[in-house]
Amino acid sequence: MKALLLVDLQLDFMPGGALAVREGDATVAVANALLPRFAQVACTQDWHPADHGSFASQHAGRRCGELVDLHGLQQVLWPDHCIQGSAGARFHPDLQLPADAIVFPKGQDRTVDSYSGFFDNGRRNATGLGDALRARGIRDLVVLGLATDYCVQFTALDAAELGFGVTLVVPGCRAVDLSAGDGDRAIERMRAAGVRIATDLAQLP
Ligand code: VGL
Ligand code: ZN
Repeated sequence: MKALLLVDLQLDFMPGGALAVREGDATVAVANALLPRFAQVACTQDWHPADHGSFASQHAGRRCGELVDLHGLQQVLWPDHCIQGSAGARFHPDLQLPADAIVFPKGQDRTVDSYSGFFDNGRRNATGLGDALRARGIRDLVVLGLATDYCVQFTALDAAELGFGVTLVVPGCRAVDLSAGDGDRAIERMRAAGVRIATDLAQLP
């Protein structure tokens, strides 16, 4: 059994949002094109408290894009984004999610960020996504979303490590690219970890 895993297709990561990813909204049409092919759909949702430690606003004198030590882990500082219950935390309104899609929030603990949909960055807590997928008999995941170099990368790497067969839908992803090439390097890291890289929708299982 396969599932479509949609990573953080939220307004704050789209043009006009708090942490806008270039062409981030182009991912929605790709998701909508694939959704009818999948009986099982899972979504991750970045879901931060207003005082989350990944926000530059919580670190006096620090700016977005800088690195800090956050309780022992290296952390990129971000603008305030995906605050629980805010408009920016909502999925894009054009996304045609089935009513039975399962949604896994992440990033609720202010002391640690959570790029992966499976575990926080310190790997201290699981979101429950892995168990939920297994309980539904899912062995293969088709992954797309935002952003290639952060949440998509860490979600796909964890999925592969957990033993799922993983296919990345490149046209359904966009990168933050804080440094030029970050997105492309993330794709190569995923490929090296055994993730199948689909550059065309015709290559999907
Ligand atoms: C993400 C930075 C901060 C992502 C989430 O969804 O890739 N990036 N929070
Ligand atoms: Zn976040």
